[in-house]
Amino acid sequence: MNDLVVNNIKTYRMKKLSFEDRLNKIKHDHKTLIEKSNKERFSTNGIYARYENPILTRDHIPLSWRYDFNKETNPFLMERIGFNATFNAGAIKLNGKYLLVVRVEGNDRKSFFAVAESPNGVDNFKFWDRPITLPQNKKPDTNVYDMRLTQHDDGYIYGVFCTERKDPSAPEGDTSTAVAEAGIARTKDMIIWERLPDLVSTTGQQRNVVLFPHLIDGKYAFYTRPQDGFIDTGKGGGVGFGLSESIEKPEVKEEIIVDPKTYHTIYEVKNGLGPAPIKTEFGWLQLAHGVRNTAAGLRYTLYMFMTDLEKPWIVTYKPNGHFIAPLQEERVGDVSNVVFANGWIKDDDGEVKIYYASSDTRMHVATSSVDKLVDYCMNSPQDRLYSHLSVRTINELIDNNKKFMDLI
Ligand code: M1P
Repeated sequence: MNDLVVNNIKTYRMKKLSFEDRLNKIKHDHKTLIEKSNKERFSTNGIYARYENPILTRDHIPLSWRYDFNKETNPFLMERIGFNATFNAGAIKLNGKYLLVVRVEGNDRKSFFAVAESPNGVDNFKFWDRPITLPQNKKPDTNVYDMRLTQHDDGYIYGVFCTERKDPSAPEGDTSTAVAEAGIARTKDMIIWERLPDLVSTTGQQRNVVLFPHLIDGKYAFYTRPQDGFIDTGKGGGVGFGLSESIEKPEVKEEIIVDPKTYHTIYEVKNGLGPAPIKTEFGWLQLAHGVRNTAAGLRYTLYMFMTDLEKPWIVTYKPNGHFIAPLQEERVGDVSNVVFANGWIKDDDGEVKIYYASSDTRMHVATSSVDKLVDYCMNSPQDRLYSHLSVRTINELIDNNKKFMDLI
């Protein structure tokens, strides 16, 4: 039998599936997916290891969010609510569990937050029973996404995220121009969230805002990303940093640029901080995304740098180029050629689980360690910004390797 005939038979059989048969198949496939174990892949670069399977996809969304299981009202057992993507998750370890606050996007293009929990941080991620109920301020959010979690010294877990609303000054007929601001909510248990006012800043639109875990000079400290437009950075851009007197009335009056966007780098068009930084004895480990333009559209990659322990707005080490770039199947999705990370977890043994999304579609994990990431940041060559200087850097390594040539 050729493939076409086999497919036709399969299709015919599917058509004949009863409500109960469909129910059993849907339940079985969902359970199999969620319980699938994940395996670390060999890491050629030795800096971090990818895993074989994505850790969260839209197929992981609980069945009770999707189907009406009442045979009377849904005799064909169709999905009543469709989901498009699960990506850009904040991360935290709480009571021994790995928790991701996932950006879930419905087919209606509305994003919201939902917690997914895993016992080991690399597989068996399961969504909690319901999405997060995020309280609204006077101006309701049209869309919310990309929450960064910070366990703050003040005892709260903060979630700072992007809240997007239609630009009130958009010309008539313009139904797409938006204003992005940093929304703030806090919790102690990840279930009940208290909404605080949005961050006030005078430097235009804000996305990719991250709360620093300690007070600095008695003030709440934020990494920011000032930019003029919703998509275009304009005169703004770069990872910024500013202080706020209070968290109940958050306002950053002045922002300094920590890490500017730079001509002919992987963060030429724009950049933005990822998760809250990880403290090490050598400084703060920072993960960010950089964006450059190509004939195929914007390309998002991840890069790393370190900042000073006491002055976390000062860059001390910065390896050249990208840290993680979209690879193979990661390159394709809703917004192709994108990797984005706003969550990582440091375990007690120093292992670091890096949660990244590919192409605004699905979540992955990569593992490394504090020691490896510090070594990577401190001992990798910096970007010397010119091709001939890149060649000089390569030649320096080749020269150093001369006495080790018998090894290879
Ligand atoms: O589509 C890629 C990313 O685009 C935005 O990132 P940035 O603010 O740096 O432009 C965000 O919308 C992000 O969610 C998205 O993954």
